[in-house]
Amino acid sequence: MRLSRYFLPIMRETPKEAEIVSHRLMVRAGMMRQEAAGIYAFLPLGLRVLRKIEQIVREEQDRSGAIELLMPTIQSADLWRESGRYEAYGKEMLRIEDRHEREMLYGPTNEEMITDIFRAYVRSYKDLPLNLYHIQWKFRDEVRPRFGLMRGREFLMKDAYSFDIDQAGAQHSYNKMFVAYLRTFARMGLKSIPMRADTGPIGGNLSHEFIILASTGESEVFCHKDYLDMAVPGADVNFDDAGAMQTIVDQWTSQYAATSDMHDAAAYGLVPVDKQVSARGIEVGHIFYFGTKYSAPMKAVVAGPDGKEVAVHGGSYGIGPSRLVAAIIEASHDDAGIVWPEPVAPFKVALLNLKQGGAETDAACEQLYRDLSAKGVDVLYDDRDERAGGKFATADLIGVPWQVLVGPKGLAEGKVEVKKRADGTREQMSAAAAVDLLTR
Ligand code: 5CA
Repeated sequence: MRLSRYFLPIMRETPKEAEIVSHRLMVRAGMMRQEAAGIYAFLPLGLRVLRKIEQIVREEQDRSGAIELLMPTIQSADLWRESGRYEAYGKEMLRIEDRHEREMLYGPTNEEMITDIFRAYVRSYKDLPLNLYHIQWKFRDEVRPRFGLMRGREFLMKDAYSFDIDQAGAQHSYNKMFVAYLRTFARMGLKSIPMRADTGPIGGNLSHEFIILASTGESEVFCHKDYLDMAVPGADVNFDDAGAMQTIVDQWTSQYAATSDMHDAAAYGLVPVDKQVSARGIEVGHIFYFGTKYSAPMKAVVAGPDGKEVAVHGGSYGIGPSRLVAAIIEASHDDAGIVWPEPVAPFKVALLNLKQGGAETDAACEQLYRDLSAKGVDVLYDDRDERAGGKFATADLIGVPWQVLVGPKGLAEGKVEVKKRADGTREQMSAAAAVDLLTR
């Protein structure tokens, strides 16, 4: 992408309404724009990051055996009356009436709809287990939308829904999601800690929030320090092995970890003082097991092995990809701007022409741009007619992991400079060596 032809509305001033660093940096870096309270447009740079995050979420859901579909954002009120949640959900639900005066709503979550889909098609225990997910926009009329994408009213969610014949099966499904979440967040460069959590309006009695530690987090959390160094399961982990899944979950729940809602000061007091972590955290994922809470009233039943009908056991599993864009920035930035972990970066390389219009620098940049692009590297080529200082500042602000600086002095010696955004280290090398390094 040539920056001169891109749409990257960088802002010099810090927006007044932005209280936390991720919100400030996202607005300054031209990633998103507020359209109404808690409702944002994703601008091209922000959308690239959101898509990267979504793709990691999708790959790990697929790896665990979950199957993607796509449900609509608008739902019928009648479906929610069946579960009893239409009234119970209260003012957080955005209620809409269509031209025929039918009551509709903008979905805050999809337990009812997926249960409706399930009961329309699935008849036998032989079709279980089943886990269906989608990545779709949600609307919750939050009392206090704030912190930008962190607590929006409209936000993107990956929500998965599992169906099993009994509680043992449902536990395995829960464990699979638990492990998939550990892998998902680790791939984004985050350390997530599963914590016992309250179930709120989703219901049920088994639930974990996946929390990343950040001083600006909305939740107060308490945990054992060992979680920060626990090894995350590899890509070859066998999701079908119920025993292996349980072992991983047991290990990741063996130490104290709770949000303030579930905090038990006495149990926390037993953690050695030098291992106690009392901090703030951001909830990036939340998983629930709720048994037959939806299947019983909505009659989602299947024939069991003995031919008798049983209500299926369910769980639901959420991740907030739009919240994650902000959460990753909270976890990874410095005074100059965002520092994207490579797997979620909007571009891999920023190519900076330090003398735009110079015959040598232009030629060298064009060649590098072509070579890297041809090899599938996402390059943002800063070909604007601007001074070097401005280009450095923009590249640092938008946080692309690698910068290639091309100036007349270096070129005279046949060199370009490659800078790593994360630690600021720089190295001089030939253009060919740079291409080699960046395509490795
Ligand atoms: N149905 C269940 C699981 S699919 C559910 O709705 N769970 S939730 O309420 O915990 O939301 C799931 C995830 O969505 C959260 O962990 C969080 O990452 C994200 N999320 C929730 N509310 C917001 C919000 N207002 N803004 C941004 N992300 C949100």
